[in-house]
Amino acid sequence: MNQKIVILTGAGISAESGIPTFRDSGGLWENEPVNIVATPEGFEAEPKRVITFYDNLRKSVQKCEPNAAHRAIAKLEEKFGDDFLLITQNVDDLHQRAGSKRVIPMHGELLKVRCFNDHVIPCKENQPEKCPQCGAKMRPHIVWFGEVPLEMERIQEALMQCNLFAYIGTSGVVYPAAGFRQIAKRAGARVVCLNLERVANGDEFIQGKAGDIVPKWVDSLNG
Ligand code: BV8
Repeated sequence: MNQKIVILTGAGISAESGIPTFRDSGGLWENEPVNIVATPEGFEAEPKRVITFYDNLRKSVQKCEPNAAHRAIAKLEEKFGDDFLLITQNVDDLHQRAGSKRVIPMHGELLKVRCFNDHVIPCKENQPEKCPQCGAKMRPHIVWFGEVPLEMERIQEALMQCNLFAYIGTSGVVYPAAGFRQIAKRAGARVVCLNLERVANGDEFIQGKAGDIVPKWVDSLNG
């Protein structure tokens, strides 16, 4: 039976590119409370503070480059094509800049903004005041806590059909992403964790920095 591979990534895969993770010390949310910058209620209460947080993050990630782990995952997609799917919790565009095409940014994208009529537009600098298409109010194109992640049906289908599921650089704290390993396991897939620290029991575990362990792991699959 041919390999059908699904990979889930989190902030740990972008750490070596210079993008701070969320929950490690010095993480993104150390100075900005999650309940303000990652919830719709926070945006409602302090829109300017939230917009400034994402405007600054948007500009800083463009100074970062994809690392060997991002590039290795793009290489895996080249080999497996339609039998490969990357799901990322990250909102940076490093996977896309490394060449990944079959990627679902389930928590949104920093380099896009969205109006309240759901027009999604590319954005590299500060978020515009009004939607250029309809004049409506704008917000970051980010999935906050309490909001529904993107493309969940396509994700669910891929998890049910895969025979190899790997989760890379994620603390496994945020749902529904944290539950994907169980869905894949119940569907009979082999489940592998590649991370700096073990985050769940019962799965194969490859420990180390993503930039070191992911290229080696991909080579072992390509071998
Ligand atoms: C939803 C956007 C309904 C902003 C983010 C009580 C119990 C269980 C669940 C809940 C609950 N109460 C509420 C919930 C649901 C809630 C949730 O899970 N809360 C948790 C915190 C308890 N989830 C939601 O609200 C989600 N929506 O549930 O809707 C629904 C569900 C299904 C279907 C229909 C409807 C929405 C969640 C999205 C929230 N938005 N971000 C932004 O990104 O700026 S979440 C945020 O956390 C990021 O997206 C991030 O990707 C995500 C997960 O964090 P990680 O990526 O894992 O990063 P972290 O820092 O935690 O870990 C990094 C890891 O890397 C560490 O393990 C570290 O050791 C490792 N590492 C570090 N360096 C390296 C490394 N590994 C390798 N190499 C290195 N160099």
